[in-house]
Amino acid sequence: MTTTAYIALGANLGDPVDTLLDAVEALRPLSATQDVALSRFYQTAPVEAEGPDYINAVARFPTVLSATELLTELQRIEHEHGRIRSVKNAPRTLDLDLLLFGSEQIQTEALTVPHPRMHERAFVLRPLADLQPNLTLKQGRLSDLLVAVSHQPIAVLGGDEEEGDDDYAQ
Ligand code: PH2
Ligand code: MG
Ligand code: MG
Repeated sequence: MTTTAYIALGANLGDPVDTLLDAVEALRPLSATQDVALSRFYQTAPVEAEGPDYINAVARFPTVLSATELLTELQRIEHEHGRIRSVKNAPRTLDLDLLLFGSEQIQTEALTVPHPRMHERAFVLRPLADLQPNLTLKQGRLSDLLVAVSHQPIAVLGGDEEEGDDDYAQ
């Protein structure tokens, strides 16, 4: 049996694009099909955090791992990419957050799924919509949640003004 996992990828130190591409390769063996569906990459202003802009994306894949096993693997990959845990929301070389794990609701000391803040963050919702535009979360439809976060600066990497991302338009 496999479960569909959605992972948020983020980085704002080092070479974030390179790191995210590397991280996707590291996720591949965790996928039951060795394949990972990947959103576009976004440049995003830090939310409740300091430091440079982030690069964010979302990946989706089926896995035979449990959520706890998957979390262990995500932390290993973060660690392999030089992630140092200091203060909450400190700038980071790589952040891999488990957003959704099938329809499971998980509440342990180590893990809350669905991710408790994903519904209020454009840097999660926008890439998520690339993969699953008609998704509905407990808090509402993705399309409605996106309207509520439309003030958060976010731009498709390599995108143009037609996307409506004039916050970063040249
Ligand atoms: N991650 C955080 C806190 N703030 N802001 C952006 N734009 N992107 C992130 O990935 C991010 C953040 C905590 O993990
Ligand atoms: Mg995070
Ligand atoms: Mg994290």
